[in-house]
Amino acid sequence: MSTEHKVVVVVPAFNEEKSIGKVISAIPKNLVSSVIVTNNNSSDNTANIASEAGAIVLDEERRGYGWACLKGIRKAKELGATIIVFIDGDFSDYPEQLPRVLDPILNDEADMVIGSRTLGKKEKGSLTPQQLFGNWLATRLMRLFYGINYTDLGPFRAIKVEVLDKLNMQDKTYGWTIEMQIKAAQNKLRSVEVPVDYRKRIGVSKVSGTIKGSIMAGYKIITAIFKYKFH
Ligand SMILES: Nc1nc2c(ncn2[C@@H]2O[C@H](COP(=O)(O)OP(=O)(O)OP(=O)(O)O)[C@@H](O)[C@H]2O)c(=O)[nH]1
Ligand SMILES: [Mg+2]
Repeated sequence: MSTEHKVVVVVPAFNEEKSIGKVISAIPKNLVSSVIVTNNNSSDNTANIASEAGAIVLDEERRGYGWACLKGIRKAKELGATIIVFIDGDFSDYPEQLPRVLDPILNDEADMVIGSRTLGKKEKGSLTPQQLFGNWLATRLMRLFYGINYTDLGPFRAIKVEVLDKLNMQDKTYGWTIEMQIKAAQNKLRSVEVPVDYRKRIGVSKVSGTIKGSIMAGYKIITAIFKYKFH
């Protein structure tokens, strides 16, 4: 790890007792100084398993991906993080691919790195048709409205803390990932995409496998496109 950087991983987790331990153990520990799990009102054993696996566990009672990330960011900053990596708690991402999202920042080639599942290998069925369509539409609209070329809104990503502060992240739920990408472009951050692989989640689907989740996520993502344009 580059000596001048302190890397903290933030994992939002809602009822991920089957996968959270695997995620934490697969994170290359030599590259990170702490792993924070934001336990988002889980009714299962997520919090205990995460702390046994060595993570710092925070509780966020307000349900929502963005709430969980915001809480994790606050703690990461208290710990002196200079880079924050976000990864999901369902073991869909490959934590061992962390160097892919980290290296462009460590090499000072980027301020933000998005792990793109479109560019990586996707296990069949790991992204539902509505997720694939949603990503396609969102990336198209981002190109149309902002002239920016992303291929995914993937959760596995890294960003420098000093630039994250400038983005003033607001979204508390599913619009979180797209907000970061749009604001990164508006703030002229150096951003790159790297291929990351993706597999079927462990445990029960919360968003993409449910009709309500898919509609909510799609709605948030599409409205985000317009919201930040005319802000
Ligand atoms: N749905 C949901 N997920 C949350 C929340 N807070 C944290 N998470 C976590 O955010 C990550 C992404 O949620 P997922 O349920 O994997 O969403 P997804 O990948 O779009 O869809 P599925 O994997 O099919 O459920 C997981 O690690 C969740 O545990 C929340 O309030 N709601
Ligand atoms: Mg998932």
